[in-house]
Amino acid sequence: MTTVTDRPTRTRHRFIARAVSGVIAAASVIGFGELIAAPIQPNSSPFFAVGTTTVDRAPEWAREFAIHTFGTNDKPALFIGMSIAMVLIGALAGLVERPRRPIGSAILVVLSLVSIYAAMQRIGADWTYALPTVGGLIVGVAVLRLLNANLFGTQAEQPRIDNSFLPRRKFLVLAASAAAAAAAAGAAGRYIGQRIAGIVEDRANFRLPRVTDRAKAIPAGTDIGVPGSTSFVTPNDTFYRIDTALQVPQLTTGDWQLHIHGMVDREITIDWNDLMGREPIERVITLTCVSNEVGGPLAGNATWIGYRIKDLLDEAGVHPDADMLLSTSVDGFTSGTPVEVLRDGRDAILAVSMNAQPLPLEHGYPVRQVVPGLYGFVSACKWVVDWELTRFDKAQAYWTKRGWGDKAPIKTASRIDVPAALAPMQPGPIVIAGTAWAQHRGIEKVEVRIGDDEWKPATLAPEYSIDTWRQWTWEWDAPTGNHIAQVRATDLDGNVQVEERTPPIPGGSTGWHTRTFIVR
Ligand SMILES: Nc1nc2c(c(=O)[nH]1)N[C@H]1C(S)=C(S)[C@@H](COP(=O)(O)O)O[C@H]1N2
Ligand SMILES: [Mo]
Repeated sequence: MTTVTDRPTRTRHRFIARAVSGVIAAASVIGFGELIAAPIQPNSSPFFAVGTTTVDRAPEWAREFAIHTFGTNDKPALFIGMSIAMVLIGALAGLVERPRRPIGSAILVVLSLVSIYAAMQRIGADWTYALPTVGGLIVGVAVLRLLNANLFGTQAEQPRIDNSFLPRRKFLVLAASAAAAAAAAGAAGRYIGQRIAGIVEDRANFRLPRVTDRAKAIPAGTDIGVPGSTSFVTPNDTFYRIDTALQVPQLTTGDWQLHIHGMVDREITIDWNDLMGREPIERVITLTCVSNEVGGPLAGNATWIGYRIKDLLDEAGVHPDADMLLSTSVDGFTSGTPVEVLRDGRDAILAVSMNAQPLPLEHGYPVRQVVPGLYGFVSACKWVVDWELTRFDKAQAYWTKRGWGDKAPIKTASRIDVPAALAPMQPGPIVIAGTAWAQHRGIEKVEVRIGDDEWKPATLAPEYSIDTWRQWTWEWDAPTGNHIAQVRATDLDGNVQVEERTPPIPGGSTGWHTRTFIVR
């Protein structure tokens, strides 16, 4: 049966078909780029190269905005944003492409130049990093040209009885095949990339080192056991994750090396076997992110196994005027840690295990730093491969270049975990509970107050160590009404948690955590 399709409808269909062919062409560049990147270097992937460079070049206000708006979902938000941009640019390319005027193809070329530039900015980039984009571009342009040539109804622009069923079907088949090929290439690229890196297997074969210097046992009561409150040890899969890596770096133990150089008497390079030949220690240490807002979730506590950073520094022989350890991760992130802190006897370690597991890939496999008392951005370098001994007046680490502080001890903090905000409650006795931290100083007391009442001391769980957080509870005979509860901690140096509200940048947020309770 033939139908008569009116001209506006046909024009509209053609418009959509053009836009869709452009989107499929752009997806082909990315999908095939991912596939070609697999055997070269996962880091050369066009999509992730553009994402990483965007993040690295983003002005501080944009970063702040992203963290405020999306929190720890900032990576998915970035990927969604990039995908939307790709759809829009692809659609534009498809709309302007004509068989004789390949303007859409030219747009793909320009986009690819941006991607090649981004790939060249990556650590260890050489000319081969351009190949995934070039290969993807060739496929993308071919797809765009092919689909464009097969757009239904292009042969005759004048109104006619629509007998274009066959060309239309041909277009749909071609478009669907190209889209499926782009998706398959992208998925295959990701999968092959991981297999080639061998990272999953490497981690599965990892044997935990035998430790004689064990962490002391966690006494009963360290966990207050109030439902909904922070557990003393944070399981790996719920431990907060913060880093600039859009793709988790894939570094095997076989490829791992740490090069120690700069202001030292002897340059040293140690590999995995050297490291494993040393004497490990096991410690429980609480990590905190400087970006944590008052009351926020960016803190976690784990049992780590690792090797004393001080011993390695002593082996290299640090010059007396070197005051910074500039650590570089395999993906280019840097942290700058005061040498003094690393040598003052605290348990600063190169960790290889987290809660009796090899480090999870996201938490720095195979080797990361853990330094009690300092925020992560100046100390906790994950996937660490390079140590340069230098000076704070000579070098700046990743976040310090972007306006954050250079030496950042963790601020004394406390937070209310339960009851949940605005949870309906009945008058009578209730338990308010939470956690408090002041790593490497230790928590002396936690106080709670309701409204403008006096501060009342909370009951503290036993102190495990000054390097870990300390849970607290406070029993309250709640009267009917709306109440604002506030908490503040005092550390063992006598510092009371700062009342004034300040944002995380540059050295960590301050302020007392409050929570509103409705009792009726
Ligand atoms: N390579 C690398 N290491 C890094 C970071 C990073 O972006 N890249 N972020 C640091 C920051 S800001 C923090 S708070 C901690 C977080 O460690 P986690 O993700 O294991 O909790 O890692 C630190 N180490
Ligand atoms: Mo952080």
